[in-house]
Amino acid sequence: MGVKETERLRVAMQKSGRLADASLELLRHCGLHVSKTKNALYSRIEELPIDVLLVRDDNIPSFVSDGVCDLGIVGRNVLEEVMLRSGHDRPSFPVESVLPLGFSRCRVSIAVPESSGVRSTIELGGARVATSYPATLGHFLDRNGVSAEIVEMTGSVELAPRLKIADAICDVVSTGATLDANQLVEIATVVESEALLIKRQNGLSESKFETAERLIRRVRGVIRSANTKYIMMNAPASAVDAIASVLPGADAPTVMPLAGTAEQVAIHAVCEETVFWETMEKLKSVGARAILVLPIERMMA
Ligand code: PRT
Ligand code: ZN
Repeated sequence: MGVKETERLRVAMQKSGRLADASLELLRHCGLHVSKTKNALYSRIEELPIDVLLVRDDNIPSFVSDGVCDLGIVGRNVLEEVMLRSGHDRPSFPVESVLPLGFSRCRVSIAVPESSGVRSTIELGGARVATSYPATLGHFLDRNGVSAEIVEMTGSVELAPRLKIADAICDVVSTGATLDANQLVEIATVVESEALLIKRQNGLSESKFETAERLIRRVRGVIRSANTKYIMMNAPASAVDAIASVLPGADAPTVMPLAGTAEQVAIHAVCEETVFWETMEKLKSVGARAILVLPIERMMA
């Protein structure tokens, strides 16, 4: 059954770049397939009444706040910058962050040339700081009572100190390799970022609201199951308490008898946190054997 054009939910996502593939992948895990055609701004999803708008990430927050789109996937760094630039204080910008998505993690940091000897924000008083995040940086400097000159740049910010355009930079850092290559050191983190699912706060019709809720529920399930593992092991019955106390983010585990022995049991649990090698080593040290960690395909609370 067709849904009226105006009742199709519109989701803004990055067309190409560091958010693009993971955003499409997230929709795929939600059972939604975007028919992607080269250069198409619009893509239709067949499984639910949803259209995807593929745009530059910088435009996503305003598309959602202006009602051009209803939901969006964008980095927290970009959302904060657009919010602060638009002059709204946070509560009145009509966009809410529904949930963090766990990909495109990075931080907006202030960095200075290693040789400058500067190691704290307070020492930036009177300095020139180059950035593509002028509003975010201005807000941070104000909060720290530092008065510095903000030099706005759109790209290659890391070159500014060498070009004598600035004394420091404020830019996105992921691994830190770019800073290292330019002999820059981080002195402060301004924003910790990852991709967010954002939503317009009001003005959704009833049917769009329902579609949004369905999508959000699926996204929540995908994020939860990505972080959740099913863990199984055998152990002496006497070790059950010690094992339960080591299992990360698990409710009471299921304990089952093993055939032919009263002393040994099988223990199964759902862990809502990463199971690290360290955790497995700890389980082994308190008596667990044959430990298996399995991914969970889907979850719904
Ligand atoms: O064309 P469009 O405007 O849509 O894309 P864009 O070029 O503005 O953004 P894009 O695709 O580069 O990044 C999109 C989002 O990914 C950013 O807004 C961040 O939320 C997130 N992200 C995650 C990153 C990085 N990691 C990252 N490493 N964004 C940028 N970088 C750059 C950074 O600016 C620096 O030049 O990578 C370099 C640093 O990386 P490291 O690993 O050397 O520290
Ligand atoms: Zn951008």
